[in-house]
Amino acid sequence: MGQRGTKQPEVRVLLLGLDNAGKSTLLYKLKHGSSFSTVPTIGFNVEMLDVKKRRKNIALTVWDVGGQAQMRRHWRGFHQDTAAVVFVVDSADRQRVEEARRELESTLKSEHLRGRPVLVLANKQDIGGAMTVTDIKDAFHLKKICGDREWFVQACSAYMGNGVDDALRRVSHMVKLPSESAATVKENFKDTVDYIKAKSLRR
Ligand code: G3D
Repeated sequence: MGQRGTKQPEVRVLLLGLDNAGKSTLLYKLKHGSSFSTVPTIGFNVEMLDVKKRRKNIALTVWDVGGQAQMRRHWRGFHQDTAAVVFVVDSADRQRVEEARRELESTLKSEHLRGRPVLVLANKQDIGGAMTVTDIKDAFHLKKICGDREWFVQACSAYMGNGVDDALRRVSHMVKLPSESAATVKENFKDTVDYIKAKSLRR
């Protein structure tokens, strides 16, 4: 049974990217269909989204754990039981593309994320001169760093909403449903919340 008392399976999606990439904006847009003024994510945001996969209802729990340098070292704690990684890139920020590439590369080295699909979102396409999907594929050496796992680059503007539904559809398509029991999912969810609370208190 899912966390909300439903029978639909739940899968965890990790929303990553540097600070200012647009993760909170995207999450809000996905959930509420509108943009809003964001404040930098200090702790974490989590949203549950109902989606369809092969005509089945599933719940995606999308975790935005913050892209600021002090939070990035905690990303490892979220890797377990992650079904897919969504990595948001500020396509208009060419100066930080190498930093973003390094973060993605080191994230994908995690043992717990082995074989997990990756959706790279080439965000902020509404800004003139933004890097294209091809630019991002090349700059991130995605073929190389993603190896055998499934990966895709989706152009979007979290702010305007373009490409956001496509991104959700794509990630629903990419995730594998968990084989573990619902009870375990529930425990993992609780463990993760406890973990974040403990880390936040220590900072
Ligand atoms: P983060 O959660 O990854 O740190 P935010 O990023 O969602 O907080 O977004 C950082 C800034 O980028 C915000 O601007 C937000 O409005 C803007 N932004 C997010 N997505 C887009 C987009 O697709 N296009 C444009 N033009 N801007 C976007 P502020 O000014 O509030 O800091």
